[in-house]
Amino acid sequence: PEAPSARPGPTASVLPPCPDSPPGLVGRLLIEFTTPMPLERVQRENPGVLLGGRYAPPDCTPAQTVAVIIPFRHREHHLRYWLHYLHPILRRQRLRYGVYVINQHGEDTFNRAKLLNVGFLEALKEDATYDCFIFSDVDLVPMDDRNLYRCGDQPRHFAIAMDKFGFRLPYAGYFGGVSGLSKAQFLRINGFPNEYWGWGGEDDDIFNRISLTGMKISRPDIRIGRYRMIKHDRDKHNEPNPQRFTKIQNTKLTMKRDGIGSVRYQVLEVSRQPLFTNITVDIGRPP
Ligand code: UD2
Ligand code: MN
Repeated sequence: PEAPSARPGPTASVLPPCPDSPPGLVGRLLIEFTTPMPLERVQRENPGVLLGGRYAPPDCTPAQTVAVIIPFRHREHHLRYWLHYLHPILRRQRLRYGVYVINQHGEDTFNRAKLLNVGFLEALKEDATYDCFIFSDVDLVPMDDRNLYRCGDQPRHFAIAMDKFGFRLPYAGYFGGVSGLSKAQFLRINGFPNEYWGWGGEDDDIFNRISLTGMKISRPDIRIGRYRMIKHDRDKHNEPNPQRFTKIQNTKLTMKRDGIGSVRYQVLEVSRQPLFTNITVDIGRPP
């Protein structure tokens, strides 16, 4: 006979599915980055978030489990604003989620897309039930909680109307900032490229991968997909990549060999913080 602990707990089985449009959303939000944001305050204001930045709604069972992946290095004060604004939003959206900060070790050239590949694999090692992956810059905060951080039948682009672009899409094929793919969609494009070192191009390569595999980008309404980006200078060791223009011409050739199937890295530390899981990783350096 089955041990009692092997059966699903009574609470898990009685919770109804979460509604398609969550009640209790507030719509347009006031977002500002002027008052300092101590981590202690963010922790105090988010008591429902579990160690490692995990959360599940107490009153319903979500259809998906969402891993939020943030590429990161030396942006602690951006991260505090991100956590302050996003945890309450994701909670109101009735998501079951976890937040993973993928911290590039060392001072070699930054590689955003490779860090996102690492985040996909490492989140799945933490919890094999993740089936939706939201990839977010650390400095982007949505201005409307109706912009639901979940996956659909096509890859989703969330950050379509940013303050720095005058609240418009800068070009039709723009896929930067915040995007979301289901596990199946991510695997179908062989994940993201590992070979874009420095600033730029990797988001266009991802857009190409999606188009080349016959998928279409889905986007929210322009009035809802609004974002504020925390103002910042270009970081050290993330200079514009001069190869980016030629590389994005070749996605069709490179995507088969360069992607989630070929990513090599070494995890140096996994640390479960109160509001996020930090994964420090050595991803190497440009050849
Ligand atoms: C744009 C895109 C971004 C990406 C990038 C080109 C927007 C809003 N975003 O961002 O998605 O395509 O161009 O690579 O258009 N980061 C660190 N530490 C560093 C460097 C980068 O944490 O030293 C992370 C951080 O999450 C940051 C992200 O990488 O938000 C993108 O870098 P950025 O903010 O410097 O680039 P930006 O704003 O031009
Ligand atoms: Mn930025």
